[in-house]
Amino acid sequence: MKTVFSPLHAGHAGTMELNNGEIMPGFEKPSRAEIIRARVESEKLGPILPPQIHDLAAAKRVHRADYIDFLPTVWPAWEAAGRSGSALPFTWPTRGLRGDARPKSLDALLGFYSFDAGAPFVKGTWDAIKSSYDVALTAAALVKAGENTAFALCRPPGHHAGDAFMGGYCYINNAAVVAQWYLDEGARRVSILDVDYHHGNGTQQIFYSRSDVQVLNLHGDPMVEYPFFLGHADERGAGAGEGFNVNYPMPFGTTWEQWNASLEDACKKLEAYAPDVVVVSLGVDTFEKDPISRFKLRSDDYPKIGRRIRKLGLPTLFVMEGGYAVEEIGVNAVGVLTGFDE
Ligand code: Q9C
Ligand code: ZN
Repeated sequence: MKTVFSPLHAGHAGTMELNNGEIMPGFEKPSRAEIIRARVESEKLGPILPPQIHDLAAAKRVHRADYIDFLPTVWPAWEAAGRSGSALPFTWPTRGLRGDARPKSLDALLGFYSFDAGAPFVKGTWDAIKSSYDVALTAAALVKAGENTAFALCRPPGHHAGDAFMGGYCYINNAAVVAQWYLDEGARRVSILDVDYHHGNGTQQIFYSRSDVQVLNLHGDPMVEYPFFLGHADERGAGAGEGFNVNYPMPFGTTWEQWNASLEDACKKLEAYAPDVVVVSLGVDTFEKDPISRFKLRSDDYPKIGRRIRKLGLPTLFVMEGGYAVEEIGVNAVGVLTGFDE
């Protein structure tokens, strides 16, 4: 399998996040992508290609144009205000406030375009976001051109980003972008299978009223786990999208056996939908040693995920999402891919 990777992700570094009452270094850090890239090489998964540069038209097919146009302006405006550190919001237009009136100041705009303080900007952040988007589209094109699979080694991740909001380390929803791109290129139906530990709230929100993208999500129960405010089992899609969104919330401590039962059900629903292409939002933060997650998958479970997805017999694009046990992230992420490739 071919991998697409850009070194520009590395400029998105030195970020800060609020965790358990402390400001600490961000868990979503450059070594994640570097360790996965090194494992792709040492496992001889296949060639590693640079991305082709794309304009932002494909991003604006799933995100609001004003949101996409805002992203590259954040750091320059932050710097012009004489600030350093990480550009982060501190106020949001929640229930009872005006979410429709676009404000003018940077602090207000950061809150207007986010759902949490989990998507920091530093100097290299926009270039990293853009490179991650280019990586996703370049890998998507490989599968469209006839490869049965490809790996988009995206960083930063994307599945928490919605039509006009960032959050949870995510800015542009790479999986949503490529799903829409496949439709625009002639696919009739696309399935997104999101196996990241966290619910892909952005992906769900983007496609919730649509029947041309099936969204299947396996994740920690939002009653007790981030992102908390979406991802329940009764969210099945709306209007024309009714039945095309499927959530599998699972409790803390979930092991392979229980997780695999959800995967099996999701694969059955996917097979029934019969998409032209499958986009896998590949997070490996389901791992037992993940520092911010509470599932109990083991390293030898990841190849089994890849094998099951291969059994679908469909063109499949893997898009990297989360995973924060940096030491094992290469083994686990590439484990899924070698399982698929066997
Ligand atoms: N710092 C992905 O896996 N954690 N995003 C909140 C407070 C947010 C995870 C805990 C986790 C976001 C792509
Ligand atoms: Zn995650």
